[in-house]
Amino acid sequence: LILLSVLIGCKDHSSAEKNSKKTEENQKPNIVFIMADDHAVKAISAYGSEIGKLTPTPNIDRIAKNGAIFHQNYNTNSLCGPSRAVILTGKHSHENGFRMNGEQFDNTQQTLPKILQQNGYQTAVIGKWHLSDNPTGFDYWKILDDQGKYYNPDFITAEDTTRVTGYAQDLITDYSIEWMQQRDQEKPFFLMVHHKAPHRNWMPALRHTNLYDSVEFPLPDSYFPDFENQLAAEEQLQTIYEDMYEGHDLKLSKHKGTDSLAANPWKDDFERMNAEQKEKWNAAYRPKNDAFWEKDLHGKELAKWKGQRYLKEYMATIASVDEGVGRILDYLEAQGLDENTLVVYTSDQGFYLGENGWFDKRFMYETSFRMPLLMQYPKEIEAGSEVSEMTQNLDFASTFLDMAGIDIPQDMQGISFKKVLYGEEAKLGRDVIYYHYYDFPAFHMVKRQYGIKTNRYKLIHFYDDIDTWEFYDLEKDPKEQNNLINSEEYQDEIQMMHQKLDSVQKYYKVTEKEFETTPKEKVNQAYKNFERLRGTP
Ligand code: SGN
Ligand code: CA
Repeated sequence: LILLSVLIGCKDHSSAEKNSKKTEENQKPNIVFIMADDHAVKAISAYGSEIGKLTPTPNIDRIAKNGAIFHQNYNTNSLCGPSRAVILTGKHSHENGFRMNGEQFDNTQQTLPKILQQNGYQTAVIGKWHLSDNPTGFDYWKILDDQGKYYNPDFITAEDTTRVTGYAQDLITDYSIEWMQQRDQEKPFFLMVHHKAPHRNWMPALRHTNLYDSVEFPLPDSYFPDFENQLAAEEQLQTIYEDMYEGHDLKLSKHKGTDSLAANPWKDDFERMNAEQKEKWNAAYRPKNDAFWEKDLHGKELAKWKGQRYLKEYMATIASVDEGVGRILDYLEAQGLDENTLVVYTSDQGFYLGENGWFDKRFMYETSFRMPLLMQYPKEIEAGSEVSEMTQNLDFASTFLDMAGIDIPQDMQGISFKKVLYGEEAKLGRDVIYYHYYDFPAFHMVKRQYGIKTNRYKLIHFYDDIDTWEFYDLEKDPKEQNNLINSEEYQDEIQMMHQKLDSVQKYYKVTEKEFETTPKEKVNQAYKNFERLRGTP
């Protein structure tokens, strides 16, 4: 009997312990991390831009209203795979080993989802992955093949690869909600929802193909730039009216009266649509393409038309992302999960919407360096908060772990911004952020570059087949049009920035091998290849 009561006692004791552990774990915040691909800061209406007023994102804005909007959030390497690797590891590219797209991510290394998993979280990733290896650290994953397709995308799971009829953003949202519905309710969860949009080639959902036809977008003052002392900017190949394909990117027909597309080197994006989808697509595009041909535009007028068409397409793909965000927020509210769930909205990098005449990203200039960031967690973040401290995607892992009450590993290079986010501290205690982009020679031929930014100044070194420095006073020149590297007036500040750069590189353990250059012949060959692809092939 004694033995029995001891046993029962033990049993009771251990189950009580288990229960209290469960409660404690349940109190850990769930994390729904929603990331778009190439979503520019000014393409979110909560940021107050002109474009945002014309083409609002009411659901993404809800996150800012319920929680916080970040005004100075940056990446460390403005490209898809590298940004994702930084987010997963909390380490700069040279430490996590994934410097440019197409490399192999070492998925045996320590990552945020693995640590969360070890601490009782159920984890999942759904959507774009783009890290050249299958995900690890996730209880469930369903990822797009490579870049993923807008229409009828292929999804890869641990079991198989399946082509699914439908539209990428809608499917990613459906799968995310389905996963939350069937999750283990005893555990806190971490769900990464990674959209395809608004990545190139900007194909809107059938319900959105005419959404912004009547909107006239303001093109930036720098749409026809006059570069001075900005050699890397001069030599890029990502100018809307020179490097976009009229068919593939702008959805323009070969001539009036046809649905057949003008320059379209990657046919699969359209050919994989089924007959019904194609019919609806063509019905939407034929009239507006015919109207274009009737205008008979040339020169700058044609270039401006391309900018308009690009922005209509780009923003129309965002409409489906915004709807998806709305559905996820609604689901969390309906389930009573919103109070204890941290919802994050961000993008893997910023994006050009015609500034300097450009699309794409890669540069350390503000437009592509900055990333949108919005977070709600009603339990701790005051509604309507604004964060102006410089944060980075490098800090996400540390911050989420901190919010979940989990120890932050020593070797993570980011810092937790939890206290700033919760309004407990005003300053983050870091006055400089570091950047390094490596993907050259490659698509768009943006030079290798590294540099630092403080609240006021920016210093960048472009290297490889060139060797140029740029320095900006962001307070006086927020659009980075005046490279002041040779200005007498700023020599003290420039010297101060050089010193900071040296010490930051030491601090982050950047070694000489990070500055390798490419053999000249290889660079020249790449220029030839990509130049040949310019405009209408
Ligand atoms: C594709 C795009 C490029 C883009 C890269 C990287 N071309 O190659 O314009 O810079 O992806 O984007 S496309 O016509 O094939 O879409 S990233 O977001 O994955 O880094
Ligand atoms: Ca991207």
